[in-house]
Amino acid sequence: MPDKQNLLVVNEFHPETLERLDALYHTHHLWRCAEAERPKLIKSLQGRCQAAATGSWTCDPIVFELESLQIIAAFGVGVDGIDIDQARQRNIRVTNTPDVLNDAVADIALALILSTTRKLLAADRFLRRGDWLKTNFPPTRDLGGKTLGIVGLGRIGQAIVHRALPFKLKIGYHNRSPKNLPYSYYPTLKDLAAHSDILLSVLPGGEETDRIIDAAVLESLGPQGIFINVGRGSCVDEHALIQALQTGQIAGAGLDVYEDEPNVPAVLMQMDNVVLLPHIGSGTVETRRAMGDLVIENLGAFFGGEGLVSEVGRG
Ligand code: NAP
Ligand code: 8YV
Repeated sequence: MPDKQNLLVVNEFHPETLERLDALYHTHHLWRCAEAERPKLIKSLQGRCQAAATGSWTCDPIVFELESLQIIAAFGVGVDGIDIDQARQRNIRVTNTPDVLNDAVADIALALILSTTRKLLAADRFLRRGDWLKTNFPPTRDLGGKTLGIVGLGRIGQAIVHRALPFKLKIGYHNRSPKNLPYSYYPTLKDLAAHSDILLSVLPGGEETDRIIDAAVLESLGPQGIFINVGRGSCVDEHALIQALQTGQIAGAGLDVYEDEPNVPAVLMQMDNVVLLPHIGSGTVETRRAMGDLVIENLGAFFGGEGLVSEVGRG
């Protein structure tokens, strides 16, 4: 039996996948080393380790000091935590885990749409407080006939659309360019917001989308508007969002992602018109396992000299 290949595990992610990687490879866990020990580990792997696995949300840049590195296999679809430019310059291939999580994230998007428009959690709190014994819960808003504006309509966005249409929502969207899709395209984010009852972001993170959902966009959404974010927290000016919610400039928000996870502004937690989830879009047993399968398949293909299954930039 040939020796196992070396694999650098950069950070802690999905425990089941880490166990599977431990069984398949001679793993070296960078995240378990104290800061001062990390350069020593990298030095010890020079020339004999070609592969790294990482959670996609962050990747210690020290991995780029490993001169023999040829592939970074990321767990997650959004690779904003990895320095893709540096990887490209160094000819290091990067893989991610697209598509297998579309349904799980889209389910959470719909759950946020329903729970914000119909105020489900506020109604639950109302009942538990005993308020129903005194009065009825105030009426909320219908979904049918309203416009769901999606910014970043890609793989997950399409899965959201498939769920939104049976709820009789109309679809508008804004991407950098229009797609061949039968929905209204708006060339600017402000335009989309102005024509939306619910503005939903499923944008990737990174410099280009940094805080592009700002005060002006939220103002365009208007006082009946709801904002949903299942993309990245970095795409939203969180301060402007809080102000818009506090001043009634928008009606409510449903968030799965935040600027500085896992820190969520305390002021958001006080608001009855906001639903807050702890980044659970892809967080089901089945989906996380499928993401792990893709990490393992990509590494297997790399070491077997086969084509990678899901390489970033080769979609
Ligand atoms: P995707 O298929 O690449 O879709 C993203 C879409 O965003 C693309 O169609 C792209 O279209 C558009 N876009 C990119 N930059 C833009 C910009 N500056 N302005 C407007 N539109 C822009 O990606 P996906 O697989 O659907 O995933 C999307 C993101 O969801 C991930 O990157 C990740 O951040 C997030 N995510 C969150 C969770 C969660 O648990 N909440 C789970 C998985 C993923 P154009 O190229 O035409 O602009
Ligand atoms: C995370 C995600 O990877 O895929 C992405 O881009 O945001 C999520 O699926 C997940 O939270 C891992 O913990």
